[in-house]
Amino acid sequence: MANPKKALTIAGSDCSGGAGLLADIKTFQERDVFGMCSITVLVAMDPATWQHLIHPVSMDTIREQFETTAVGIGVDAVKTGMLPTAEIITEVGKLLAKHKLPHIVIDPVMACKGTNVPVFPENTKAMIDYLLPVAEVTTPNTFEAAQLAGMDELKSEADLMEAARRIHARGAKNVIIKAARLLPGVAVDVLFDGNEFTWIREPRLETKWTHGAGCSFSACVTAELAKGATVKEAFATAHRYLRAALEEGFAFNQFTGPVYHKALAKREAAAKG
Ligand code: PXL
Repeated sequence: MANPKKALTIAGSDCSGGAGLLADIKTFQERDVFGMCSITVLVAMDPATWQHLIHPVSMDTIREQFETTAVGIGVDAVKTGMLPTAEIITEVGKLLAKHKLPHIVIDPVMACKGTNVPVFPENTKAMIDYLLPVAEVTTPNTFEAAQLAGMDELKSEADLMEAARRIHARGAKNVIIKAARLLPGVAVDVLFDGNEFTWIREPRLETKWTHGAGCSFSACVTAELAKGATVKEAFATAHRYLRAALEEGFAFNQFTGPVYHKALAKREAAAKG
C-alpha cells in the first residue's frame, strides 16, 4: 500500500471536538488523509453561558510545531483556521510564503458562530496582507467575505460575485464563499477561480446543529487537494461531505451542537452493503 497523503492544519483547539483543529483532523481521517497540527490557540467554553475563553499559544510554539510537521515530516496540503492575533496571522503568513508548501487553504476564521467575539480590524488587515497572497483557496462565509473584500453586508448573488472578484484580486487564486443564509430557503456555495463562477444551490437544511461546519468544509477541500483533486472536484466533494455531516448534526446542550463528521462515510458504507 502506498503511504497516505498528509495534511497539516494550523488552527485552534476547540475542546468540544466540533470545530477548529479537531474538526479538521476528524475530516482528514474521514477523507483518508493523515492529519497533523500546529496549535495556535486553546478555546474553552463557560458551561453556564458558553462564552468562549480564548488562550493564544506563543508564536515560538506555533513555529516549532510548524517546523516539526512542514519541515521535519513534509505535507501534501495545509490549511489555516483560527489565528487569534494579528501578529500570529502575520507570522503564519510569512512561514507559508517562505516554505512554499503545496496546496494552501486559508479559512479566514473571524469569530465563532453564535458568540459575540469582537472582530478585530487589524486581524482582517493582516489576513489580506499575509494570507490571501499565499492562498490557493480561501473559504470565507458571507461575513468574512465582506470583511476581506471591504464591502458592506452581502445580500445577493451579485454581491457574492463582487466580493469573490475583490478577494481574488487580493491574491487568493480560488475563492469559495459559503452563503448558507443569503437567500430565503436556499443555501448557496460559489467558487470563483479568477475566470469562471461555479455555483452549488440547494434547499437549505433547517438545523441549529452547525457547529464546526465551516472548519469541516475547508478541511475537506484541503484533504481532497492533498490527494490530487482539482479545486472544482474538491469543492464538490466538500459540499457533499458537509451536507451529510449537517444532516446528522446533533445537540450538545441548549447552546450548540456539532455536525457529524462520520455521516458521509457511514452512508457510503451502508450503500455498498
Ligand atoms: O467555528 C470556528 C472555530 C474555529 N476554531 C476554533 C473554534 C471555533 C468556534 O468555536 O473554537 C478553535
